[in-house]
Amino acid sequence: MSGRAPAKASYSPLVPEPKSEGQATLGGTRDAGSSAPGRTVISITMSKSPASSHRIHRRHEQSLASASRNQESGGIPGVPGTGLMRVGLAVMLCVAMVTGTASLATAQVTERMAEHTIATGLDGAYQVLPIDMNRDQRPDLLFLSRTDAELVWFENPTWQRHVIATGLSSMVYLDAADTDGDGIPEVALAHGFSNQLSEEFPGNISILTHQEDPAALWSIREIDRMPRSHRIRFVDTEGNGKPVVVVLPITGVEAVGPDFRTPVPIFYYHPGEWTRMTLTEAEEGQMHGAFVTRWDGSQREAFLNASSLGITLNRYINGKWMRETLTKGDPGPWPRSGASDIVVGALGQDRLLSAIEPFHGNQIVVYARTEGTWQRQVIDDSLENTHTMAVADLDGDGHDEIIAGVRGGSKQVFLYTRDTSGTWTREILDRSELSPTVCETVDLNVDGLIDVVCTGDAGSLKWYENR
Ligand SMILES: [Ca+2]
Ligand SMILES: [Ca+2]
Ligand SMILES: [Ca+2]
Ligand SMILES: [Ca+2]
Repeated sequence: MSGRAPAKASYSPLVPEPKSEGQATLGGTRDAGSSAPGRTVISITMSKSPASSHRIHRRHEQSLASASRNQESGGIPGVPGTGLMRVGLAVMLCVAMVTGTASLATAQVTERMAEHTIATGLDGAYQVLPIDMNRDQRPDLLFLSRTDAELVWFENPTWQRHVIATGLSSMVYLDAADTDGDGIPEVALAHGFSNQLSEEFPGNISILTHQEDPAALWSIREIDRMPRSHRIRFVDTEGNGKPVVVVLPITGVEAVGPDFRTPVPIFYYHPGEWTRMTLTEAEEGQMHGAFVTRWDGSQREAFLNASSLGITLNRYINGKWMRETLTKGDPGPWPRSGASDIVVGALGQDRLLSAIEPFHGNQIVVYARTEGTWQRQVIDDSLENTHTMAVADLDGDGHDEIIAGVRGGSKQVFLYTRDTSGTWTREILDRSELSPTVCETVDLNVDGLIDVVCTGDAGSLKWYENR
C-alpha cells in the first residue's frame, strides 16, 4: 500500500530564453513556483497498472478538438500584462523542459483553454457545482458563499443570477441530484458550519426542492443537525435514482487541534425518511474530500473519502456498507498523514486515483494499481494549502488531466498532464490569485469538449473553455 517511500518527482526550472518549438532544454535544479512565469515540468515514470475498463459515468464522450490554438493576442488566456509579455510567455510555453525522458508532444494543454469570468465580487465564494437547473440541457452553476445569506445559481449561457434560498448562514457545501425524476435537481445543503463548537453553528443539514419556477425561491426543509458537518453527497447506492445523502463532518465533535485525534463518523440518510444512520465510526482525525463514482462499472454508485487515515472506498452491498482502505495516503507522522481530497479518473484503460495529501496539503499524488496494490507517486510536492482537484481528459488523448488549486503561495490553478511516456507536466491554468476553493469539470457550452469551472477566495467565478 503506501508504506513505501514516495516516488519523488524531479523538476526543471523554466529557463526564460526563447527556443524554437520542439527544442528541449535539459536539466536544471528544482525551482518550482519560482519567479519564472512559465510552467514547471515534472517528470516521473509511472508503472503500468493492470487493465481496467472503468470510466467514471459523469464523463461525457469527448472528441479530439481541432488544433486551432492561434489566439489573436498570441498570449495565454487570462494572462495579464503587455503584448510583449504575452509574446514572451507564448514563446516560453513553446519550450518544453524535460528531465529524463523528453516530452514535447502533450504539454501546452492550457493553450486550449480560454478563460471567461462569469462573476466577481463574490465575497466568501466557496463552491460551484455544475448541474442543469432548468431542464434546457445546459449545465448551470449552483454557487455557494460561506458568508452570503443567499444560495444562488447562475443560468447558462447568460449567467443571470437566481436566488433560491435566503436567510442562510455559514453555508459550507452542497450537492444536487434529481431524486424524483422531474428533471430538476433536489439540493442537499450543509450550513451553520464552523470548526468551533457553538450553538450558533449547529451543523444544519437541509434539503431544498424547487417550486413552480426553479429560478424562484425553493422550499427548504431541515432534516438534521450535526456540528462540523462539512461535506455532503448524494450517492445512488442502488443505482435506482433514489440516492442516499451522505454527510462527512470535518472532525469529531470533541476533536481539538492540531491533532484532532478522535473518531469521525460518517452519516447517511435515506430519501424521504431522513433518519440519521451511521455509516461508520472508524474514521479518525480530519476528513475532507469525498468523490462519488460508479466504481464497479454498474449503475450503483460508491464513494471514496479522504481523511487522516487515508483513502477509503465505501460501497453499499446487499444492504450493508462495505469499507476498504485503498491507501493510507501520506505516510508522514500524525497529523500530517493521510489524504485531503481524492478524484478518480482514467489513464487509457487504467483507473487513475489522484489525491491531495495530507490535509490541505502540499502534494499531488497519483496512484496506479500494480500487482494488487496502489503504488503511490508524488508528482508535485511544492504546493501550499491545496484545496481542490478535478480530472478530465481535456485534450482527448484518453488520459485524464488533473486540475488542482492552491489557496496558499501563488494561489493559482494548476493543470497536470501525463504523456504516453509517463511524464507528468505542470502548467498554470489560472495565474491570477484566484485562491481556488473548488474547481469542477463539465462541458459547459455543450460542444463535446470538457471545460473547467473554478471559484475561490478572490471572489470570482470563472470558466475555462476547451477549444
Ligand atoms: Ca440549464
Ligand atoms: Ca427533481
Ligand atoms: Ca488527456
Ligand atoms: Ca465545452
